[in-house]
This record gives sequence, structure tokens and C-alpha cells, in this order.
Amino acid sequence: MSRLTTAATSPQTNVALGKIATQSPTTYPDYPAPLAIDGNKDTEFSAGTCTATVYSLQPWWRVDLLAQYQISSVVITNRVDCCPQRIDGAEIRIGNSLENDGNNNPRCAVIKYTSDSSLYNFSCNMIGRYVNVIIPQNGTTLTLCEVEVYGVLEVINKLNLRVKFHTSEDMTNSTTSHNILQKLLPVLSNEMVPTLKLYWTRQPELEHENQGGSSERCGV
Ligand SMILES: [Ca+2]
Repeated sequence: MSRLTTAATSPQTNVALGKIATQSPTTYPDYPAPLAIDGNKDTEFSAGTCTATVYSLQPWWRVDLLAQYQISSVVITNRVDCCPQRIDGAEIRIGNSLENDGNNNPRCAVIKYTSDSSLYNFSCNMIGRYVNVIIPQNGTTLTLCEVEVYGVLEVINKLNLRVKFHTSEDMTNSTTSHNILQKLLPVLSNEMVPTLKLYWTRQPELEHENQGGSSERCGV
């Protein structure tokens, strides 16, 4: 038997950048959800970097981080050129469920509007793949100029696996054993663990089995 190790690391950074954002279906096509994760925190709506739903029932916005993160904080940049008070009462929700479009996930914070700043910074210390912003009141508009999510990938830093398989290839050859790991990657990776690294911690060894008097070669 040989062991291989999985490992994944992630720096403390705005993990929302480059991810997938969506929002209430009742929205303006010119102000789609990705504008809140485009890295531009301009608070002037005319700059074209803020989202907007139409006046609707409980409008919401969501980012899919594509993996589970330990989320330390969420920073909201509000629009200031008009009606910034609309943000009042908006809830930040974090979790792994898409029930009710993710809006039923545990709540991190409720935004209380202030005229002092366009930035709202909340410590969350929660684990989840989805971050939602929803205004639970009926009949309002949700506009977000930027949503920053800070956290680290929730991973098992190292996992030792023992693998055994039948093969006619020479597993003592380093190129061959490397190629075997590359074949295992798509099997072990999934959308929850998208950044997976595999490497041997011991060189593969051969094992012989006797079945009905015949000898079978196994690469392990
Ligand atoms: Ca933006």
C-alpha cells in the first residue's frame, strides 16, 4: 500500500471576487448581480457598478463561493447618490442551503442604515458556501454597489489515503505513478473541494496475489 496526501490552502482575501452572483428574478438587466462582486466600490449608481432589483417583494442577492468557506467578515458598499436608506433592514445570511434561494440560511447581521458611511462591515465567523443579502420587507428595491466576503477555504488540510488497484503499468516508474494521480484527481475532486493537490508520500509498491494457483500483479 502507498499513501497519498490531499492538501488545499487559501489566503485571507475577498473570496467573492470571480465567483457566481445572482439575485431576484425581478431585476433590471442593466444592473445584474455580478456588479456587486466586480471589485469596483464606486457608490455612484451612474458609474454602472451597482446592482438593482425592481421594486418587489423581499428582494435578494446571492453569491455562490463554489466551495465552503470559513467566513470571517462581510463588507457591504451601499449606494449613496440616491435613497441609501433603502438598505435599512437588509439581512446577511450565510450557509450551505439553497432552500428559499439561500435566504433561509443562518443570519449574520441586520443592516441598520446610517448616513455616516457607505460601508457596512460585519464580523460573521460562520461557515458556508452561499452569502445572501435579503430585504425581508415587501415592496422595496435592493441595490448593492459591492459585497466583499473575507474568509478561508474550509478544508481538511491534509488527508492521508491508502489506495490499492490492479494495473499492468509499472508503478515503480515515477512518470507512470504521477500519471495515476492525475487520473485520480477528477474522481476525488468535486465542487466543494475544487482545489485539490495529490502527491505520493511513499513510492508505490507491488503486491502479488495468488488466486487459484495463478499469480496476479497489483500496483499499490
Ligand atoms: Ca461594484
